[in-house]
Amino acid sequence: MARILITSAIPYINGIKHLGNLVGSQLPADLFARFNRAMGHEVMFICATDEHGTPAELAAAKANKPVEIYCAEMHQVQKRLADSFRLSFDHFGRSSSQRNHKLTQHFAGKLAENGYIAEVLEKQIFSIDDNRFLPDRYITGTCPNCGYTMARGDQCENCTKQLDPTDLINPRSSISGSTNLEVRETKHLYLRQRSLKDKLEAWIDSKTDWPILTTSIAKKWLNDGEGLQDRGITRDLAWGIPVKKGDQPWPGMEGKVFYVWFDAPIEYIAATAEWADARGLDDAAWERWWRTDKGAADVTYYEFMGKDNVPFHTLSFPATILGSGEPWKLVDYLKSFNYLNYDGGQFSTSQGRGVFMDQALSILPADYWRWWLLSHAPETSDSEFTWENFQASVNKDLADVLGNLVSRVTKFARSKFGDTLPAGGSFGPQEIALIADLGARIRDYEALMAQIEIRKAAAELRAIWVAGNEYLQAAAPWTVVKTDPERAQAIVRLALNLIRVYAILSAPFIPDAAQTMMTALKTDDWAWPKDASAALRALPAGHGFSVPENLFRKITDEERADWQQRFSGIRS
Ligand code: B3M
Ligand code: ZN
Repeated sequence: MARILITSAIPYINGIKHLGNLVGSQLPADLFARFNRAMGHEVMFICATDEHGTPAELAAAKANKPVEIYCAEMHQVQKRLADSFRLSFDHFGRSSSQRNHKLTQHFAGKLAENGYIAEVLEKQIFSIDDNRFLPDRYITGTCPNCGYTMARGDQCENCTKQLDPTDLINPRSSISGSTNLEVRETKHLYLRQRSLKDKLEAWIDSKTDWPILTTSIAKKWLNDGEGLQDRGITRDLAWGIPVKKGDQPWPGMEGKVFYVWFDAPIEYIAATAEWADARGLDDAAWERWWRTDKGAADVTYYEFMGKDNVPFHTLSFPATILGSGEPWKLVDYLKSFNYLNYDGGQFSTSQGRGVFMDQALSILPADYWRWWLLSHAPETSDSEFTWENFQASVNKDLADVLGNLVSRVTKFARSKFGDTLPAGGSFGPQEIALIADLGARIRDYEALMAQIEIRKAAAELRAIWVAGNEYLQAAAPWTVVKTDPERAQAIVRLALNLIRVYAILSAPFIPDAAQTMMTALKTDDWAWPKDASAALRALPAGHGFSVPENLFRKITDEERADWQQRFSGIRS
């Protein structure tokens, strides 16, 4: 039994996530967590909401709510949706927790102690009418590059150029619209990542098994242009974690907070502490996952995220950990994803384009989405959601192949042999061949799941379902029963066992359908089918079963057209 620590990138608090966000981190992390639990490993699966920074403050202002209240409410909304998608986090934390305050201040203190923090005087735009600095998105103006008049202080949405607030022409406050602005000096802390460059490079070079997407992004940031830059880790904002050196005040930094990207990854650790707190456990309970001097040396740590988050996890966060000089766990394997596009364009939160988590569940249950998203995960390149493709996958893979097998077998068995597994006959060459085929395929599936090759694993799972269908087609119990009822009983006995094996193998992808299958077979034996021959004999003759409700329904052409139309516009 191994110990597996899994974190998903923590979603920003400002609004409900779309399906592209979901498939880029939380959903594949859940697949991997479920698989490892099924293999008997000890798993800690952590996620949280990312609650600081200008997006949170601005969204709260737009909703006309105090930011603390807004975050508390949106955390509950995101938690409910995560539960509905069956994301099996051990803990869904909050980056605004006291645990994260303490831990973030602790790391900053250690970094300062070890000489990795520089205090820098920089020029920022100050709004006299708002009586505050205007970092990042708090300022709007005309883009010096393309002339777009609504460009933000951090980036122009029109031409995508990265900007500094001081670059904007005719700048104005995003809060009040005021143009009564001036440039003032303000002191900020910088993380001296450059002086950790060699250590970071050696560490990344040692990760020879990482996906190319991950290492190519890490190396680009490490060596591009002027190379790794020191990075400001504080902001002149009211909402966030107050700047402190451990539990001591930081002279000259009063009223400032840490930058959201400094505290967000630290929340992975803090959320594990929150997990322990919620269960009344002591610090040793979470430290054994994170401190290599306190039991975490044998933990394997996996991170899941979209490609835009990779630089922060391969450079900045490891710099924080290495620079602390303390034995915290570094990531062992970083799985990153490309983007999922939506029907000929991009998913967009700011523009409300695409299908969002709450909308998806309002039209179909979680398993339908989980299957499509995971079997089309944007691993080696960007992928695209289209309603045609979604309809085809659901109708073929889920309804025709898996759902149909389950209903056909259970209905036939009940009509011919009653409510228990029949006893007659024994397995012949066709059954032996199926067992051998499945045995090999299950080994292959396990290996792909362990390597987090999600699309390939989904394809193998589909092939496993198809193999069962082909066997039934060839064995044809509905014909055989007329001439050789004993043989038909042996086929049916195997086929009912097959449903249980399918439930166990499929559960990481489609947990609700898997549970329905197990309930129909009146069993709670979720033991992973290490030995296909034994697994296909696990339910003995005389064991009861029932016919489940239809596992999956088909999507009609009318529905598809209706949804396509309904989700073509912009969400209000
Ligand atoms: N909240 C960005 C995102 O949701 C950011 C991830 C933080 S991971 C520590 O994509
Ligand atoms: Zn522009």
